[in-house]
Amino acid sequence: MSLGATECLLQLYDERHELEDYQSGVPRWCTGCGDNAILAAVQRLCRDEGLRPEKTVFVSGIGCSSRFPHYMKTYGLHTIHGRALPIAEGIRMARQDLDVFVSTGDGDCCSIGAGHWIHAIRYNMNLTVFLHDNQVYGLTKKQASPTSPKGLKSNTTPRGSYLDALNPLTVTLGVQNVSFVAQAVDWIPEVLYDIVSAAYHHKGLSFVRILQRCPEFMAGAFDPWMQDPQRIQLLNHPDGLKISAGLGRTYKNQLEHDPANIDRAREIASGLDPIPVGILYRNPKVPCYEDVRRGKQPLRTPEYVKAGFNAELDKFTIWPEDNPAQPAS
Ligand SMILES: Cc1ncc(C[n+]2csc(CCOP(=O)(O)OP(=O)(O)O)c2C)c(N)n1
Ligand code: SF4
Repeated sequence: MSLGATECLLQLYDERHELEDYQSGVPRWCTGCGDNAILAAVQRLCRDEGLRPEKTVFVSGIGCSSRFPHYMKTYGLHTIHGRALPIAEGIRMARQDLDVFVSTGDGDCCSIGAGHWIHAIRYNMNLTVFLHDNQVYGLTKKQASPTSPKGLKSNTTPRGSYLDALNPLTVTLGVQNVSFVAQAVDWIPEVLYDIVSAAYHHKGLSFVRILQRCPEFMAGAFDPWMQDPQRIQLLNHPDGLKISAGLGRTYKNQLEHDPANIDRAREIASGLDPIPVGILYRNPKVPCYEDVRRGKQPLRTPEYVKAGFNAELDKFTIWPEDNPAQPAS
């Protein structure tokens, strides 16, 4: 049945979403926390892409940043510390019609969840992953994380941490099947938005490390880079970020980098100062695990899994017929 003009307009109106359609509750993050900027960029992306809230899922682990799904009026799972990625992969495997996003902290992803992180990159499922990297455990009030700068005094490193920080970009770029890696900073919203958008449009696992301010426990950690725009190196390329003239006036330190070049991406990713910001690597040809598996072996249905659970639990049930009532003495 073809629709009339009025029905068409009504349908369009119905399908159009405003920012409020993705906003849920009042974030409980501290004032000045970079998570607020990441949330704003992602809500804008959902609005601009017209994502249907009922077809969108945000998955997180545990941490301040992992409160993300609470503030999105979409489906969401605030899961277990370090386990956001395997849960998101399960969702993706079962429901390929959904857009699945992951928010994870540097402790959540690079410490307790490190094993899952490496394997998620290798499986390359179609997920958009944001690593909110504030270089500290925020929720538990300041313990050193793997990305903490050497020498950081924290509750677990009172004499200063002894090791150089782990670099999540070079680690990710070293894993087989890596297909998209980018770096953003929460204090340049225009670039943050462009990177989040490029990550969403990539088919495969897009890994975006976002340097995120934590004024509560890492006050001033990024101040030298915020105060001197020369210490931010914007990566530009026709296949990467296109830097607007306005932005270019402030951020003059730019480097042309072709995101297809993984060796160069690894070199750039190792640089700590200036901080490289942009799309480091993109390869849309890496197969996604869900496509590799498609048609090879039927997926287990929810009914099948439920029956398996019940059978397992029933093993320990004592049924009345196993234990007939004893005659009263
Ligand atoms: C199994 C387990 N171990 C430890 C904790 C305690 N814990 C909660 S959040 C967290 C670290 C959070 O740091 P990060 O992932 O960097 O996120 P942020 O709070 O900085 O956003 C820890 C250790 C936990 N909830 N579960
Ligand atoms: S403690 Fe840090 S990471 Fe957590 S909400 Fe406050 S500023 Fe953000």
